[in-house]
Amino acid sequence: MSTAPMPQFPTGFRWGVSTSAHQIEGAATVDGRGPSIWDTFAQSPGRISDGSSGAVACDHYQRHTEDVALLAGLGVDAYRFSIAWPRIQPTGAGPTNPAGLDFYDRLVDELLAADVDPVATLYHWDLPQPLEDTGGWLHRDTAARFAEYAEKTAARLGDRVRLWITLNEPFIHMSLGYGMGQHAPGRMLLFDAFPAAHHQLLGHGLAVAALRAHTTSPVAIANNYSPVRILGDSDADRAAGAAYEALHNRLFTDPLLGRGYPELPGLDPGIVHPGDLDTIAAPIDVLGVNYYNPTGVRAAEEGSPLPFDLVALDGYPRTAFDWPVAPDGLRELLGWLHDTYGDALPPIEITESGCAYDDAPDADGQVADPERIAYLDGHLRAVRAALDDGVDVRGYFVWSLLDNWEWAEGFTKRFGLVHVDYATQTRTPKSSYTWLRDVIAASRPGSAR
Ligand code: PNW
Repeated sequence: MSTAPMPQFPTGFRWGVSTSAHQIEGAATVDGRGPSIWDTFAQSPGRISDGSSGAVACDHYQRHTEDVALLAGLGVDAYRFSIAWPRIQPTGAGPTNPAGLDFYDRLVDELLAADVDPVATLYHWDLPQPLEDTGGWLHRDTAARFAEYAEKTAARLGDRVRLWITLNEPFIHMSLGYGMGQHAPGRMLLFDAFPAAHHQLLGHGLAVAALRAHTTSPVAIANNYSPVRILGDSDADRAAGAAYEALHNRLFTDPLLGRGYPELPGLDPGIVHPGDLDTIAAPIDVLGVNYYNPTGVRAAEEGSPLPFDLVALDGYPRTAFDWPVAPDGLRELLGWLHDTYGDALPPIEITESGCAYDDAPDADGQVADPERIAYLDGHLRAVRAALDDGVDVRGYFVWSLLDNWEWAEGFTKRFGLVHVDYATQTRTPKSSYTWLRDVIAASRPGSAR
C-alpha cells in the first residue's frame, strides 16, 4: 500500500457506501412483503454454499436506525440502498403495500436527518416470484410491470431521493441468473438468456420516463464492468476478447448510449420491437459503475458452449472470493469508457467497489482488516488517476456498509466496513471503517490538510 498521503478529490466529490435490500433487510415475511425469486432459490437444496437464506440477513428492517447512525459516524455524503419490489408490490403488480412504502419513507427521512443523501436502486435482483412464474425477465411484460413499480415508488419518494438508480448490474443478473444458473432464478439458457438483457433494458428505459414524472433528481443505472485482458495473440484470442467485451461491457451500455446492440452470437433481434431502442436510449444523468476486477480471456477450447474461455489473471493478490485485487483495472476501465463512448458518456459515479476477506474479531473484540484498507487505498488512487486522465468521476461508493448475505455464497463472504455477528446481530466497525472515515474527513474543504 502506498505510504504517500491520499491525493485530494474535487470539491463536491460524493463519498458513499452501498447495500441492497435482500442482502441486509431480512424480515422476509413481515409487513406484507411478498416472496422474491431469491427466497425461492435459497429454499432449493444446494443453491447457497452454506445452505442459508436472506430471511433474516442483517435484520436491517428492524435495525435501520442503528445502521443510519453507522453511516453518520462514517461521515459519508450518500447511502445507496435498494428498494425491495416485493415489499412495494407483493405480487409484482397492482396496488402498493402501504407498510412497504412506509419503511422506505422512514429510512429516507432518517438519512436526510443525518445529512446523508438517499440514493435508491429500484431493482437489485429481488424479482417478485409471481412475475418469475410468468417468465420473469424473459417475458416482455415484466418491463412494463417494472415501470409501473418505479412510477408508484417515485410518486412517494421522488421528492426526497437524491439519485435514482433503475437497475443493478443487469449483466450479472442476466448471465448468472438466466445464463449460468448460479443466481436466482437459476435458469441455464446460455446465450438464449438474451431476452433477459433486452427486457431489463426496456424496463430501465420505461422506468426513466416514469421517474421523470415524479422527480427532478438525477437518474442512473448501475452496470457491472470488467476490463478485458486478452491472453494470447492469435486471431482467435482477439476474437474471443472482443466477444467477451461485447457481452460484459457493451451489451448494457451501447444501447443505453444510443448505439444499438453490439454484434453478439445468439443475439436474436426478433424480440426487439420498433421503438425499443429509442426507449432504452432515454437520456440518463449518471452512469453507475460497479467494478470488482478485470477478466482474462482467450479463445475457447474445442467443444466449449461459449465463444471464449475465462482465465484467472496471474500476478495479483486475491480476495477471499479469489478475485484479483487490481486497482489498475479500474483506471483502465474508466479510460475505456471515456475513449469508447466519448461525448455520449454521462458523468460516472463508482456505485460499487469493495472486497471480501475473512474478517473476525480479535480477543479484544476489534476487527482489523488491513487488506481492505489497502484495497480501498489502491482503488481510490486509481479513481484519482482517472480524474487526472480526464474522466468525469463524481463519486465513489464502497460495497458494502455491512457484512451481508452474499447471494449464492450465503454468509461466507464478508464485504463490510462493519463486521456483523449474525448470531447476535452485533455490528462492529472494522479498522477500514475508521480509515475511510478519516480519508473522507481529510477530503472536506477546510480540513487541516
Ligand atoms: C455485485 N461476478 O455482484 C452485486 O451488485 C452485489 O450485490 C454483490 O454483493 C457484490 O457485487 C459482491 O459480489 C456481483 O461474478 C456478483 O463477477 C458476481 C460478480 C460480480 C458482481
